[in-house]
Amino acid sequence: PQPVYLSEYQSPAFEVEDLELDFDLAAATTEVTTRMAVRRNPQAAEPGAPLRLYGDGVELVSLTVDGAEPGEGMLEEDADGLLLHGLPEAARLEIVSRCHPEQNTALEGLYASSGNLCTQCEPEGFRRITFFPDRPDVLTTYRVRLEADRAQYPVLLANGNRVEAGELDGGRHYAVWEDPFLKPSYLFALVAGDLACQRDTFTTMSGREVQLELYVEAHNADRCDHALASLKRAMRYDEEAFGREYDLDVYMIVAVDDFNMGAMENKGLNLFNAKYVLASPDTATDDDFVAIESVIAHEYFHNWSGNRVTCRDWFQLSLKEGLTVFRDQEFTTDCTLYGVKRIDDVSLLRAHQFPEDAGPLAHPVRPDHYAEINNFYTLTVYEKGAELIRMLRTLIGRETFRRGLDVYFERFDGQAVTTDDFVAVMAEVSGRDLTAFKRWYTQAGTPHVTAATAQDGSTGEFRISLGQYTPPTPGQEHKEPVVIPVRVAMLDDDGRRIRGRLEGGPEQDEWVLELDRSERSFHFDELSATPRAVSWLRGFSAPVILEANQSATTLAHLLAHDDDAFSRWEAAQTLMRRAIRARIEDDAADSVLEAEIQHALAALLEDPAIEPVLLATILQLPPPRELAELFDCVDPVRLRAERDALEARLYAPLADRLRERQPKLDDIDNGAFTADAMGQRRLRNRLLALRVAAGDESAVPEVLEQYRKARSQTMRMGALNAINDLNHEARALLLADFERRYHDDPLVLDKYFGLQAASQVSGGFDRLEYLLQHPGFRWSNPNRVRAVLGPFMARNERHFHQADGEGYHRIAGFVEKLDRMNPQTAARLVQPLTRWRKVDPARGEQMRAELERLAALEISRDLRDVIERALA
Ligand code: B3K
Ligand code: ZN
Repeated sequence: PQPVYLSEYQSPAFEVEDLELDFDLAAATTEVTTRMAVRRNPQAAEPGAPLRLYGDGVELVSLTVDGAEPGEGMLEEDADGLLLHGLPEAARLEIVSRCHPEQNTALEGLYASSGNLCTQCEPEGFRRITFFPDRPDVLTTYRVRLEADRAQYPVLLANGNRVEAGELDGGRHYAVWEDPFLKPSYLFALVAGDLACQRDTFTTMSGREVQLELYVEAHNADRCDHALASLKRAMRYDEEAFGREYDLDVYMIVAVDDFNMGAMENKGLNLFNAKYVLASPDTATDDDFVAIESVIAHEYFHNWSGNRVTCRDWFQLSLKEGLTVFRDQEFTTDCTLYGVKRIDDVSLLRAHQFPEDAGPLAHPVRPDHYAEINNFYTLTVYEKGAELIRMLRTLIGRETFRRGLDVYFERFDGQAVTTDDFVAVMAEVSGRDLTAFKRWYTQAGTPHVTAATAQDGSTGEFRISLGQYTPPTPGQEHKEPVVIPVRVAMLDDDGRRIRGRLEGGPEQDEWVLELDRSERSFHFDELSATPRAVSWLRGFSAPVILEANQSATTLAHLLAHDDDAFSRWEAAQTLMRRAIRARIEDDAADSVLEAEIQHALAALLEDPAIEPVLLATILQLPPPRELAELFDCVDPVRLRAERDALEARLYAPLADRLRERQPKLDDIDNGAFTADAMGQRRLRNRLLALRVAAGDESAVPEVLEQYRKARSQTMRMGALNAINDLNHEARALLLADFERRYHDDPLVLDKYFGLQAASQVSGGFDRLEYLLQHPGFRWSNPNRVRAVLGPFMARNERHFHQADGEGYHRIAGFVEKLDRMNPQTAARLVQPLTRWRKVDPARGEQMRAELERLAALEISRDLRDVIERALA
């Protein structure tokens, strides 16, 4: 595919002054009349340039310019849509076109889902609905008229406010919607369907009442409370924490069954994957509740960071996504999960973004070229992008950062801007030169930071030396140093923070060291005690890989005492990583190290002061996916086996303590959505799972009992997860019960699919086949496909990485099949195969061969882009 380059950006030749869309809606064929006033853009580079109207698979019925057919040679049709040559300074266009929602299995543009019609336009789906300058820097106001059969589509929704509605002949009806805010076409949305509406209201900080409307299929009406409550919390939080108020009179959310991603922030009319809306304690786990709250908040926060201020072009995607992820992370931290949220986010980053940044698909947070923009909705743009925002805040301070955000929203309201514009505002309000910081946006790859300390006994001076290095990534051989904020503290023998001065500065007990070149030393004096341990990178102050070479005793000291939850967890993670590394590299267990770890974990289990949720999180070994990054390449089946074996060795002798520390089921299974209750449940489920993993047979009957007595999905899934890799009849029994119980509840059945697909218990391919033939499975639904194949690839090492290549071959076959229906989902599904250089050469060769085989077929641009980069 031909790439698009950032360096070739040109502002649009025409502005659209206003837009009217008339939809004659029907599932088979929808006719759209598009009326717009266009005017030459005074900023355009070429004075007489043609007007580009993108169109993708749309049938053109008619087109007029100022009421007349275009003259000879004026209208050109090409692969990207239409070009209108020789337009005057200003003109009115009317275009009639058709599209076919029911045949649209790509779920981009206008499509049908469970009998309803809906849209997904970001990034380039609007051009599948009608011909338009479908680019984010063309903003206009929309007036949308929807007409449809009343019985089939009683609800007709679009962005903004409903200004008119009424009955028509022949059982039809219509509604007219106006959105007063300027918006790009990617934020357009419509819904036509038979949906129940759950209502609520929210009074904004200036006293305006906003109608909240949540549309779902009637049978899901009892699973809406959590989403509505989450929305209200998010609206309040955005006012309190960021000073942002909602701007329309109504805020609508529609749950859709078939959806490519999580949700979409269309102005005033969010469309959601049903998975991120519907929840009741019986059907959704605590993690689901947290995820729903965070996605609801994320889409709501986009109303300012994305909609009011949008992106100039798609290279700037992180302008809205990085910032909005940062905002939703803050929300979840402050309102729901507190200390452990940061750890969860770091785990996600390490298990998914670091591998992306170290593999063939690595790209900068602001890419400089792409062949298919849909493939750039990545962990790098989203999660690493959020880390960049957080580092900016760390560097310029919370208050200055908050002031910067106010300036940013105020100055660019109603405009389409760039990440440079964002950083420029932060530089302006802080008075700092952030030029070097911007390398974070343009350089791919995860920096490695080396850290060392030296103590001068005679002068009492303490020195920290930091160094950085970023490995090459595709197309970027050489890297410049970036600006890395390293937050540190020092602990004394009792685990208390030491006070001191950094380079003659004020007395403090925590510092942010700015590593802004390849190497740098920092001198401390007047320390109140001799440092026993340095607490590095507190709160994970930068998305880097830290190499600090701390001894096991030092790490144990941090694990026991550090008051920074991240650093405490990190101490345990570092110890466990080291133990795995010893097994894989030296082919022997480092028994001294393991004894030290066990000792430290035992002490932790006795610590009455530690938060249950933190304890649960610390006890968990790093996931295989993250451990794989420790090696140039590794046999994934062996890595998983070594990890599980280490887990068993560490915890078998602690089985009694694990049991004693378990909260009682009756005390905690209360459906309360509070940090404390969720933490207790996380702890119980983790301890139960560790006991099973450690071979404690007394845990199995407890698993059975927990499943039977459970009143919530959290505890039911806790039981199932604990036993899922155990070849025991109890597993078969519980899973069969679960399948019976939820066979007609797709979102819960997905959990069953995931358990079966991920299980290491033998016979994985037969189970996989069984799931794909299951009456609840559909290839056309991305949730179902992801529920089965995601866990199979991510957690079922034994089968996905089976030595004869059977797992790779099957997945490649599924990718091929799916690509014909839904290229976006296929291009995601194939990604585990792109990591062929990170597994042992024999497996790597098989993975590569499957990619080569796919590349030789006629495949979508989405899939080809991923495969070509993976093979390059
Ligand atoms: N902005 C959308 C993502 C659209 C993805 C299109 N492939 C959801 C979000 O980030 O909030
Ligand atoms: Zn987003």
